[in-house]
Order: sequence, then C-alpha cells, then structure tokens
Amino acid sequence: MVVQVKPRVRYSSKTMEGSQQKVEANIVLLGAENVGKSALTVRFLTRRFIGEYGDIESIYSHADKIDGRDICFNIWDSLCPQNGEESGYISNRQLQWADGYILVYSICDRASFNVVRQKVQCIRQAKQKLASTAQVIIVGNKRDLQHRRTVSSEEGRLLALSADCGFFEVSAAETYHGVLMVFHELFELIREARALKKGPAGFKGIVRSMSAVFGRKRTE
Ligand SMILES: Nc1nc2c(ncn2[C@@H]2O[C@H](COP(=O)(O)OP(=O)(O)OP(=O)(O)O)[C@@H](O)[C@H]2O)c(=O)[nH]1
Ligand SMILES: [Mg+2]
Repeated sequence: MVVQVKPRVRYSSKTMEGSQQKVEANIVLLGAENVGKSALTVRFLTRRFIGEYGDIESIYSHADKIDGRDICFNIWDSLCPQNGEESGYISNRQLQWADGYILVYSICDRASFNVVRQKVQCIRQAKQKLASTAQVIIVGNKRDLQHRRTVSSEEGRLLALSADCGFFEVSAAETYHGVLMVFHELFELIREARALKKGPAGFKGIVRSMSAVFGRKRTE
C-alpha cells in the first residue's frame, strides 16, 4: 500500500504543452545515509530490489512513456553530504540542475526525517534566489518496517502540506508500483510548473486560436 498526498495547487497543462513530443526531467534524490535513495532509483530503473547498493553517486538516464508521450528521466542518485557540510546542504550544481527533488527519509529513522526538513528549507531559499520552479516530493521509505516506525505518516503528511510538496510512503523493498507513482507524480508536477511558467504566452496563444475560430469582435 502507498500513502499519498498531493500538493494544493494543480493545473491542467495538456492544452499548453500538447504539441511537445520528447520531454526531459532532471530529478535529484536527496536524503540522509541509508534511507534507500539508491534502492528507490534502482527499483524505478530496473523494477528490482537487489538489497545492497554501495555508496556510489550516479546520474542515470531512463526512457519512459507517460500518456503516450516519450519522457527522458535524468536521475541523480546522490550521496549524503560529507566533509563536515551540514546535512541540509545541497550543492549549487544540484540546485541549478534539478527540475525536481525526491527527498527521502526512512520511517524508522527520525534523524533522517529532520534532514528532509532541512533540505526543504534549503530548496525553498534556493528557489527564491534562482527564480526556480523546481518541484519536490517527500518520500517516507521502508514502509514494510512498521514495527520499527518512529515517524508517523501524519508527520510526513503535515511536513509536505506545510511546504506544498507531494508526499508518499513506500517500500522500495516490497513494491515497484509505489516507486513508479513517486517518479510519475513528480514528472506531472514538473510539467504543470513548466506550463504555468509559460502561462501568459500560453494564454495569449489560446486567445489567438479562439479568435481564429470565432473571428474578432468588430467595434467599427
Ligand atoms: N526493509 C527495507 N530496507 C530497505 C528499503 N529500501 C532500502 N533498504 C535497505 O536500506 C539500506 C540502504 O539502502 P540504500 O538504497 O543503499 O540507501 P541510500 O540512501 O542510497 O544510502 P547512501 O547511498 O549510503 O546514502 C540497504 O541495506 C537496503 O537494502 C525498504 O524499503 N525496506
Ligand atoms: Mg545510495
């Protein structure tokens, strides 16, 4: 089972982006050590859970199809900041590269939930500075370990609501479907944010095409 909360504002962008064919989305997975960032990435890429992943940082490209449209996911499976950097730290490279973030914590590790809280703040500040429309989904992973839970679903949901992010609880170990939903929902949010950014031009485009169909109102 997957727990999901959607952010408050949702707009349909199909008409505005309808003509676009191939779409790319750059997604960074962030979070404390051992929360399952690599497990989620590998599950999405291969549908498999292999157990041990090592501490390798990689960027993967993955071709997918959503609603008949070709999508290229570029996925940056990151490592937790080292060298004395604060756990909420996100590098400038990641901030400039990302269209969307998956912030992962383990439901059995409260400290990892606090790291997500710090990352949310960091992204919020960076979005203002860079005028970025990057989207965020918070993921509570290891949902199969209920007996070891230390972060309630409610806390995750509330954090996501307060930061206007998406929220899922999943188990990378147990299901592919929940993980797929996380990536696809983030893609939807990115697509909607792009359509909104193009807003005025898109709206003028719609008005122009309506004029072409119905003719201009004559004032003379
Ligand atoms: N029970 C359970 N274990 C999981 C789940 N996801 C990951 N793990 C385990 O948690 C450990 C850490 O997983 P990783 O995917 O390597 O975590 P990570 O966040 O990439 O870790 P770093 O790259 O070292 O920061 C591994 O032993 C995984 O098998 C899950 O959903 N349930
Ligand atoms: Mg990893």
